[in-house]
Amino acid sequence: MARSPEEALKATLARVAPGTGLRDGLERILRGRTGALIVLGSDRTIDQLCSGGFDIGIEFSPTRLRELAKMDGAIICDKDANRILRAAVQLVPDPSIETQESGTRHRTAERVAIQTGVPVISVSQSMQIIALYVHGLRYVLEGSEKVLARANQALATLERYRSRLDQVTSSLSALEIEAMVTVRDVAVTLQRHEMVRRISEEIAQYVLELGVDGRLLSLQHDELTVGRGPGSEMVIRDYSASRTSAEIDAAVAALQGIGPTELIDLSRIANIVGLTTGPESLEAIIGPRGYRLVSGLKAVPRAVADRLVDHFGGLQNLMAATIDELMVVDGIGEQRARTVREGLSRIAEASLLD
Ligand code: 3AT
Ligand code: 3AT
Ligand code: MN
Repeated sequence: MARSPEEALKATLARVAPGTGLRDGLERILRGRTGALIVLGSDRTIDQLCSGGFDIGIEFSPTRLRELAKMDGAIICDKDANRILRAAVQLVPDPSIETQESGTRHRTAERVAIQTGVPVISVSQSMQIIALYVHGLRYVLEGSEKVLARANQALATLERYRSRLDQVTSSLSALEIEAMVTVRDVAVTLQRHEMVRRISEEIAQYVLELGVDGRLLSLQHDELTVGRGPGSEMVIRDYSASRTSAEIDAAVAALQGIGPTELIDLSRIANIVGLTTGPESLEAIIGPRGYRLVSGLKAVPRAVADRLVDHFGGLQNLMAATIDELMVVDGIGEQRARTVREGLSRIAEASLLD
C-alpha cells in the first residue's frame, strides 16, 4: 500500500481531529505547558531508533498521554493510537537527514518521520503549537475557529465557481447543438471543472481536519456537490485525441496535475488533454463525439450510450438519426430509440432557449 505523503498526511489529520481521544490528549498537554514528542506507530524501523525508556503497553487515554508527557523523551503509540506502548524513549534518528527545524524535539520529529515514514507529532513547549510530521511534510494544527473561517471562505468560492461552471457548461451544450464549438470553449469548460474540483478537495480536507467540529461544513459541502453533472472526463472523451480509457485517465490525471499558473493558460490546457497537438489556434472549430450530452439522457445505460456514440461517430450525425437508424445499434429497441430521439430533441430545444 504505497500511499503518497499527502494521503498519509490526510490520514494523520483525521486521527488527530477534534473529537478524537488523541486530540483531547494533545490539547491537555498544550494547556499543561509541558510539550511532547509522540510517535504514531511502532514497527522495526521505529524500534531501531529507540533507546532507553519504559515499556508500558496500556490502553490509550488522553489523561495518560498527558501524564506521560511530563517525562522527558518520546511516547510511542500504536498507529491508531489505541495503545501507549513506550514512554520516556530517546529517539536516535540518522543525524545526516536534513532538517529545517531548530530545537532538538522538532529536529528529532522531522528526522524520524522522514527516516521511517511513521507520523510523528510534536507539541512545542516554547511555541505552544502542535505540529504533525509525515514523511517530509510538516503541518501545524490550528484551532477549529481558524480552520472554519478559512473553510467558509472556500465554501463561498466553491459556490461562485460552481455557478460559473454551470454557465460555461450550458453554453457548451448550446454550441454543440449548433456545431460551433471552438477549442477555447472546451478548454474553458475543462478549466472551470478543474477549479471546482480543486476547491472542493480543499474543503474535503478541512472537513477531515475539523472532525466533530466540521459536521455542518460537511453538510454544506455535500449540498454544493450533489446533483453535479459529469466531470471533466466526459468533456475529454468528447474532444480529446485520446481514445482508450487508459489514455483518457492519463489526460484527466494530467489536467489534475498542472500547476495553478498553467491552469490559467487555455492553450496549455488544450494541449495537455490532447485537444490540439501543436500551437494551433484556440479559435479552431471542433465537434464533440456526444458522450456528455448522451450521458444526460435518462433510461439509456452507460454501455448502450457508448455504443450509440461510437456508432454515429459524432454528435451531429446522432442528432440527425431517425428512429430506424437508431435501432441499428445493439441495445436500442423501438421504445428506447423513441426515448433517445425525444431526449435529444429536448436537449436541442432547451439549449436554443438559453
Ligand atoms: P535535566 O536533568 O532535566 O537537566 P535531562 O537528562 O532530563 O536533564 P532533558 O531530556 O530534559 O535532559 O533535556 C534537556 C535539554 O538538553 C533539552 C535539550 O535542549 C538539551 N539536550 C538534550 N540532549 C541533547 C543533545 N543530544 N544535543 C543537544 N542538546 C541536547
Ligand atoms: P520546544 O519547542 O522547546 O518544546 P525544542 O525543539 O526546543 O522544543 P528542546 O531541545 O527544548 O526541544 O527539548 C525539549 C524536550 O524534547 C526534551 C526531551 O524531552 C524532548 N526531546 C528532544 N529530543 C529528543 C529525542 N531525540 N528523543 C526523545 N525526546 C527528545
Ligand atoms: Mn526548547
